[in-house]
Amino acid sequence: MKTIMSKVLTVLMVVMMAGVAYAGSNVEKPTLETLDADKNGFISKEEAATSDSVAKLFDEADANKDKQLDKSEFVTIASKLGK
Ligand SMILES: [Ca+2]
Ligand SMILES: [Ca+2]
Repeated sequence: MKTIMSKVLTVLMVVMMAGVAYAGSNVEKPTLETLDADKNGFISKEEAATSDSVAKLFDEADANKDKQLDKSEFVTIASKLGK
């Protein structure tokens, strides 16, 4: 009985966590602040990789080709995602 309960709880936990992860990626609205993991004010390619939509637009948005997105370059992405 006890083992069944703990198994059910484990399954519930996994389902809930998966649901949260799914919801998180679904209502994805990345901002420079949330993506900028090291808080240097720029989005590196590695930081952009945490968001599929940003990663896809990275090269296009990186106007000066320094492999970083500054605030004005990120606006390009934000406006495309905002549609
Ligand atoms: Ca950064
Ligand atoms: Ca750049």
